[in-house]
Amino acid sequence: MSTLEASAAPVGGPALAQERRLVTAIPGPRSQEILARKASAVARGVAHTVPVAAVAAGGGVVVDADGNSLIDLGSGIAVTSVGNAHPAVVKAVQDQAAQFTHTCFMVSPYEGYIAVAERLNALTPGDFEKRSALFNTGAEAVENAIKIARHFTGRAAVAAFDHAYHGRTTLTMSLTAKAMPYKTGFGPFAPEIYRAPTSYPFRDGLTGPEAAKKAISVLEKQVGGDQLAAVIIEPVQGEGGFIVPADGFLPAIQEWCNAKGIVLIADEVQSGFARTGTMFASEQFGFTPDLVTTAKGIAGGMPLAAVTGRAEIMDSSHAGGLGGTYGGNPVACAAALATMDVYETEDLAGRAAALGALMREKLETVQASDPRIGEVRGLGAMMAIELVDPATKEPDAALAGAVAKAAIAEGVVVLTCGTYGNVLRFLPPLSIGDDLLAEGLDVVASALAGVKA
Ligand code: PLZ
Repeated sequence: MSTLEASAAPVGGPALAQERRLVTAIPGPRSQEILARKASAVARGVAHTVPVAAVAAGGGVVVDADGNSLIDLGSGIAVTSVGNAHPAVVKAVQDQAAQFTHTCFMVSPYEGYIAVAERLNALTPGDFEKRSALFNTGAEAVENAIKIARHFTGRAAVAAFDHAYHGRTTLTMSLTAKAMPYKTGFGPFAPEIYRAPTSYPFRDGLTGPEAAKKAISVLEKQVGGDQLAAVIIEPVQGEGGFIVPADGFLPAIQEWCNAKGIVLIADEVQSGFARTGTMFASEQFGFTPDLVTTAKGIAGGMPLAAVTGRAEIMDSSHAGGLGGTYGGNPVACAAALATMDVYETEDLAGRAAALGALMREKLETVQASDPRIGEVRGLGAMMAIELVDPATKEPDAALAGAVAKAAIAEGVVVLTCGTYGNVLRFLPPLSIGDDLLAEGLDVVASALAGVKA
């Protein structure tokens, strides 16, 4: 029995009415029906945040099966930066699908993959010769970056940081810091992973160089720099709470890695592709990693991921050592080439900076009269508020959850994050209009005001 009729769905993309529109309670009857099927067909572990069934999305809205139009402040977790159905991406996907959907790059290579690699080599930080390899998901890119670093160095140990998120596969969940929901019950974990404190200015009160010294000291004592194959770090931490490191932290880590022959990997899966106001967040910290992992914003919503970095490191693996059936799928590559054009022609990095300024101003205004907002932080269109007990700075996850729930009920898609679950993050599509973004934040502000201290 199919209850979703394609003919009933509006066409997605920027042509959708750019408005918040509630025609039923959230979730409406059709969404409820579909989500009841989800409960009996889809594994319970695959949860969802917004209890509606999407039928179209674009610009800055998600439209559900009942005709509600929700303001999107989540971009499908930082993916649809160019929008959910950018016309150039849609056309590239259609054209490529009509040509061929797959040959397997390891069987019969095709130009699209190579063109994506060339673009990534040019776009990523670092003025040195680079190579890229393409994969399907962020986790797969991280896995491969670690494999490459181990092969290149001949060492086993890998360091990750507190509050890190790198994925859900066995190796990447081992790198991920947070137990619940990502790790609990899913062990044993991958060996030879060590964890260092990060720079978290709101909570550690340290300067960047002080925080780096602490992290390096932990790693030198617990494993030894000369034993480490790789250090992996998100330049702005995503799932861990949109934590922006203090100035000087990342360059000091880089200096130490370079001195010890450790491959430095920047995980820009969430912070990459114009999101933070530059093509990659690393650029804003004077930070030049050896390898960069990318995914999410790379291909306008199509599954694609990459490892890009120094040619001598990337080329160290023997032929046949890297790959996968679908990695660098031709349709995803066509989408990526169109998406990377859009970042440039529409100056979406500039747009991200402007949206970030708008968000910061509005959120700081709310903070001025509500001390439960412990901190407004972020970079470009990757902004967040950390909710706390004003007296003690204790994280207030219950408040964050209640505000997100209330905002969703009022037609705004808003996501939480943070090790303590007390951060509301705002990462709208860069195709959202100023007015819609402002309205979305107003809804969040009144949701916050409505939850009593
Ligand atoms: N590295 C920095 O943010 C994915 C996770 C959502 P995949 N973040 C969203 C969830 O709950 O599963 C992410 C990331 C960073 C790696 C990943 C992993 O990317 O494409 O989800 O595998």
